[in-house]
Amino acid sequence: MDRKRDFSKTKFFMLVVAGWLHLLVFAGVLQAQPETSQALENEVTIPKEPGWNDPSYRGWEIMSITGLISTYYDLDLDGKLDYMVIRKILQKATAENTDIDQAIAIAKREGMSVYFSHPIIYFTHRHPLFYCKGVDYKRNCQDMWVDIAEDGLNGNEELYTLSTPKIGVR
Ligand SMILES: [Ca+2]
Ligand SMILES: [Ca+2]
Repeated sequence: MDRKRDFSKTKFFMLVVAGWLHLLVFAGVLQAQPETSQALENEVTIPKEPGWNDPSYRGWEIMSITGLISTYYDLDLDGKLDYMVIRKILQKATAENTDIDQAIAIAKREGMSVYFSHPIIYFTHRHPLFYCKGVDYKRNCQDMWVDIAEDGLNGNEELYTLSTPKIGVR
């Protein structure tokens, strides 16, 4: 249990660090979010990912244990995170050997998203594996969808309703 608590502390710390990095380092996500939005067929609509240049963008972080990258948003701009998407890391490059233009070119060619940090550049699947709506600062999700096909929001996402106990937020 202690381990679990430490883990969430670590994750929170990472989130804070990610926020700083976002301010200090140029961090960008290339993403194509076209596709059809048949997501309305789902009972709860999955928000379309706004992208890194949207005012709701709140940075990203590596989920080191699982090889995933999560990207955070505050969709209603109330100062609290409420949306997160998670992508699988496919490959990495060092910023020393690959500059931003090269990385973007690689990502476009291979159909990937790219996340810049120093000294590592991460390439992920273009589309998320998980969509999490109602994320709190401890990263619990009210509604989480998994998109096994990782093909963007097109209606084949499966909803998981996590009855995660609400921790004393507020
Ligand atoms: Ca919010
Ligand atoms: Ca999909």
